[in-house]
This record gives sequence, structure tokens and C-alpha cells, in this order.
Amino acid sequence: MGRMKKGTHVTDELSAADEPRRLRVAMIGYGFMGAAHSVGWRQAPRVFDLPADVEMAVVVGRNAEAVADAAAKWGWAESATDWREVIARDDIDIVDVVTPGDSHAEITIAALEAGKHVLCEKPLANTVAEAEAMLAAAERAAANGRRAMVGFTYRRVPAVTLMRDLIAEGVVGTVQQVRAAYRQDWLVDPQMPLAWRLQKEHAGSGALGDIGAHIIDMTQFVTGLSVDAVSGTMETIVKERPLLGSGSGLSGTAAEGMGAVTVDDVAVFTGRLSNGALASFEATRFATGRKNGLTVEVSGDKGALAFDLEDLNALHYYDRTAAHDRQGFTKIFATEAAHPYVASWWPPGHMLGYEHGFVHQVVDLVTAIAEGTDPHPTFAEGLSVQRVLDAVERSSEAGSVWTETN
Ligand code: SOE
Repeated sequence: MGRMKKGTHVTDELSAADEPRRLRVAMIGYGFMGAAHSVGWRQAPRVFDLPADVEMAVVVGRNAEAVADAAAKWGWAESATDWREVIARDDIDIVDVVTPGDSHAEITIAALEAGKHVLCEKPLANTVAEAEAMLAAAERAAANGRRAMVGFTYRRVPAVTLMRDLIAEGVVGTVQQVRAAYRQDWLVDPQMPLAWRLQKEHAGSGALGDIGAHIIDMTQFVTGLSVDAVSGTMETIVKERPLLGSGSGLSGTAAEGMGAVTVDDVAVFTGRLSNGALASFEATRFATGRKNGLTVEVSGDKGALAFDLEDLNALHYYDRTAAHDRQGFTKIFATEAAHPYVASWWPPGHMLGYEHGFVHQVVDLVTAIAEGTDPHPTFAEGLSVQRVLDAVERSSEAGSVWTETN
């Protein structure tokens, strides 16, 4: 079989022994995350030299016509409406789960039991019990060489991976404080309809699980520390919304009638990290004017690092050990070939965007499967985030953070 190597215009003829392994992917779900993951599956083999070939075999959804359109648009060979039939197929190697949280556990566990590798969108599950069952299934499957990964994609923004590497190198010294926030504003409009992300039975929680999960994972990832205790408050600002008419997720349109919002719009919490450092977290869809404002700032005794997703090619570094009159935040443009993931893209200095994290996620998953290693974040890491989400909810329900001022 011929295989085009990136960077050449030569088609190498490989012997059967050299023939790269083929990984055939089934993606379950086809909403916003389906679109993003499809970009990942499509671009990764075209831009990176992967140790296995990737085939976008089938995308699955309940509406036959809509999922067929999605397949044609995004480049999946087939579409199907029954995920159980698809995971039972022998010609599927990887199952990519991009459905709402209420079906993550069922599909993921079934796929692992059917001998597939699994990529599951974040947050791993809607509850700790589901996440524990998923981890147990992943551990059983690991005995047969099957891999499981949770999709905290922002880890793979080059500046974020660089932040992790620099902290591990010791550039900030001892981590003393972390400030993390994920601020969006798409719910400020009270006419925004009651999509699944606003219903606890489908989403598990609101801003907390949807975007708070990202900043919990990112804090643990970049610092190498765990969030061991929290104190939190959650609030639902708009308590009723128009029922969903057409569409879904972030782009749905309203229908007649109102329904109750059963998740949080805002979650604010403090966290105690495993080295004793204090962290503050804010997850909100009511930060008027903030679109995708994920910010993480890590302060240490030797320096500080700060990242902002709205300027995602940059990492800000403050060196406290520099001469006093030369200190100040430096903007590192994480677009050099030496920076994580960058060399395979454009010449130095050319920026990347939101979708590139999804491409890098595929690169890391396929590489781990081919090399027989565990892709990160593992389900154990996904469960650790789930435990933090659960603790924030319990803390908020207990109301323990409130102390009267008079
Ligand atoms: C919606 O709030 C959302 O799409 C999240 O679900 C994603 O994880 C994040 O990447 C962007 O915002």
C-alpha cells in the first residue's frame, strides 16, 4: 500500500511488514464537539507523521438525514443511527464519544467491553459513580491493550503544554498561588433557549462541569498538583428559559413555552492544592463581554506564568530572579519549532487557533495506541476532575462558605 509522507511529494511503497497499522474510527455524536473532533481526525494524518493510518469510518447520530449530512460535510465514510451496532463491528478500532454527558458512561463502557480504544469528551461523566465505573472498565480493557483518554483538549494548546514544561523545569519555583477562570457570556441573553447544557439530567452540571472542568484539569496539569479540597458557591441567574425549538447546544432556537434551568450559571470556588497552595476558580457563562476567556495564572517564589485562551499563542512569563530593574512580564509567542506541536505546522511565528488542540489530541491518542502507552489525560485524571466538581456542588449545597458580615 502506498503512503504519502508529510513534507515530500513521494509516495513510498512499503512492504507488508512495514505497512502502518490502520485505525478505523467511529464517532458517536455530531454536535459542536463532533465538528471539532472531525477536524482533529481529518487534519492530524495530513499534517503530522502518525505511526498509524487513521480512517474516519463512521459517524453515529439519531437523526439519519442530519447525521448523513454531517458525514458528508466532515469527511466520514459512512453514517449510522445505532451506536450499539457500530461498536459491535469488527472493523472499528477507536470509538470517539462526543455525546452529551448523560450517555458518556453507557457508550464508553460498552465500547471498552467490545474491545475498542476510547476517546471520551470532557467532563468524563455526569457523576463520580459513573466516572468510577468508566475507570474500572478502562482498567479491565487495559489488560487487553485497549487505551482510554478523556478530551481535555486545551492541554494541547502549545502555550499550555509549554507552561506545564516550564513549571516542571522549575521556572516559577514553588507554586504558591493559582488564579484560574473560564468566562463566557452566551447565557446573558435570557432568550437563549433551554438546550441540553442547561439541564442537569443531561449535562450533570452547568458552567461548573462544562467549563469549570477545563480550569480544574488545566490547573492540575500545568502545576502537577492536585486539587484536594474546595469551598464553593454556585448560582443560577436566569431560572427559566424558552424551550428549545430547532438546533441544539449553543446554536439552538427557541420554541413556545418556558422550562426550568436546573444547572448553575456561575460557579466560584477556592481550592487547596496538594502542596498547600491556594487556588481560586471561577466558571461562568454570565461574564458579559467575555467569549472564551480561559485564564490561568500560576505564581511561585521564583516567577509566574500566565495564559489566556483569548490570546492562545502567547504565554506570559515573569522572572523574579532577573535584575530588579529589568523585571516584568515577557510575552513568549509559542509559535517556534521548538515549542510543543508547532514544528509540524507553519514556519516559525505563524499562529494556531482553537481547532489545533483537537488535531494534537488525535496525534497523541494515535501515537499512544501505536506505541502501547497510556494516552493522557487518563480516565483516572478525568475521575479526579469529577471528584472536584462533585465536591464543589456539595460545598455549595452545604453553604459552608457564607459568614455573615454583621
Ligand atoms: C461550551 O461552553 C464550550 O463549547 C465547552 O463545552 C467546550 O468544552 C469549550 O471548549 C468551549 O465552550
